[in-house]
Amino acid sequence: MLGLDNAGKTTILYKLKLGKAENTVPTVGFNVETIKFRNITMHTWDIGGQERIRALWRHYFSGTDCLIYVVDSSDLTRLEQSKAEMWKVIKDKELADCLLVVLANKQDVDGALKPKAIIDKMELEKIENHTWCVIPTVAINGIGLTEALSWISSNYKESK
Ligand SMILES: Nc1nc2c(ncn2[C@@H]2O[C@H](COP(=O)(O)OP(=O)(O)OP(=O)(O)O)[C@@H](O)[C@H]2O)c(=O)[nH]1
Ligand SMILES: [Mg+2]
Repeated sequence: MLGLDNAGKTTILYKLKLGKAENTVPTVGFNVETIKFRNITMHTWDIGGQERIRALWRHYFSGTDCLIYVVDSSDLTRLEQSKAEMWKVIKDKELADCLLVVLANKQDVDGALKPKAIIDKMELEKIENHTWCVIPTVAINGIGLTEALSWISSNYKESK
């Protein structure tokens, strides 16, 4: 699970794991939890998104089946930056065949971009090598998170 700092990754991880929104602090390093859903067990790595930590993201790519990329849909000023970081990541060879779930998080905030606008602004239609989807979420109350897990469990194919 990647995305800029403050996107909501850690909130999502603990909402999925514990069923409630914990107070979070910016992640320096990573959190890892095992989440079971239907037929699959997901070892979920939530990696800090602050600029100085982003250089470390690539060290976690190996063996990834699914990238969950979290976007703060209400942070219009950094959407371009979020887009650039996502494109850098999905072009990496080690993530060549992984699934991609873009979570358009913070839908509860006034003025948050809807999934269609995220698709357009991040140019997701140009993605060629990944099966992808965008799901609107509100991490603090869990809206959309089950849908995300459901999409992953339906689209995951055991391989490699
Ligand atoms: N309104 C609203 N706030 C949210 C939502 N999701 C997360 N937040 C808040 O956004 C802030 C940052 O959330 P984190 O989960 O710590 O963000 P992060 O992506 O883990 O950030 P880094 O660890 O720095 O990479 C917290 O204050 C959360 O409560 C949401 O869907 N809606
Ligand atoms: Mg975090």
